[in-house]
Amino acid sequence: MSADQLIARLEQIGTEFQQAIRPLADEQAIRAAQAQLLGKHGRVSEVMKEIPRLPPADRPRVGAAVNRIKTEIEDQVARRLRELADTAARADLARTVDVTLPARPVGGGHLHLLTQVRLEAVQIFAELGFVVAEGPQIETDWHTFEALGTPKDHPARDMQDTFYLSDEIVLRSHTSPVQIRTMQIQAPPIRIVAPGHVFRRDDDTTHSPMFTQLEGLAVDEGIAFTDLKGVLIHFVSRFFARDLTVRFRPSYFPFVEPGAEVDMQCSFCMGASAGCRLCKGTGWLEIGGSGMVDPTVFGHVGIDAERYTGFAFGMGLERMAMLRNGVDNIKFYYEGDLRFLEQF
Ligand code: 2NL
Repeated sequence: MSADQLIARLEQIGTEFQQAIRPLADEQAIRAAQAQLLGKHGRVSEVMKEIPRLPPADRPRVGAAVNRIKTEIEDQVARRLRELADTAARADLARTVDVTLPARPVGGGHLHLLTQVRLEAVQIFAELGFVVAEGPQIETDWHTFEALGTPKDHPARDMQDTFYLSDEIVLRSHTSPVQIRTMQIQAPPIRIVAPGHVFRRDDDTTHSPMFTQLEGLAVDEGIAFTDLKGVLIHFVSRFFARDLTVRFRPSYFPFVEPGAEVDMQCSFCMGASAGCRLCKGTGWLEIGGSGMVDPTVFGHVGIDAERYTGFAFGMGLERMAMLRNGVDNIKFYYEGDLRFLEQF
């Protein structure tokens, strides 16, 4: 090929390149097109390989044309890239942000089911004149057991075998020590509820070594068992939002006399079906214990048992939520699994 033919081809390459990159809109594609000409096996390089075959006098002309076309290609690339950058910058400036748009909603949390149940229960008792009392979870053996009529050798201690930190210090197995402490510092009339964590050596689908109890205590002149019945009937019908009856089954607790287990009418079958799984066909669901405060308890806290009487009751809040909200494993409360928590 002659020098003139080679130069003509270079000119053609330059013109074609200009056409070729006009529609290209990203740097990568433009660089690829550039490499097809200037790369090791590119079209310009193919022309350069012809130069040694030309008569020596013609070589500088073709060499100069190669350099010119290389510069031209590079200029074209630079120009096209600048155009693209300008277009992008203009689009950026033209973009408008509507600062008046409302913010995207942030997913809101809510109280844990057990907290809801505790606050609801406290609210219901507050409507009857009870106030909340609190006390330590790490308790003395005396406040937890002795004052409640269970000395160290008493067989009833097995009912709520607990965690001993030493001979005299325990994790409370019920919130009764809160009531003992209240009676020690406050004269009747007393009307308190004591919600809080308690600890027992117990572990299955309905028992946990730590659970939440709510106990109530009323002490005044003339308090009778009927007052206890009235309070618990009111509580059950308010908490379950239905007119459910309550029954009292004679039972033993060391700190009350008489003592009774509290059952409520089965909220699932209403006591009608003999085959209900929730109440195991009995028509009743056990919700807690209760009774009239034993005079020996009053003796331990310096309340005159001749003048005053009182009732007390206790229930597990996990169990109340299990019955009302259909929770079938106590561990769900403590696992923090959102699939559970978000249902309530
Ligand atoms: C249950 C049983 C009960 C009490 C708690 C109590 C407290 C004092 C004096 C007398 Cl200071 N009694 N509390 C009485 C009877 C039963 O709870 O099953 N709890 C989950």
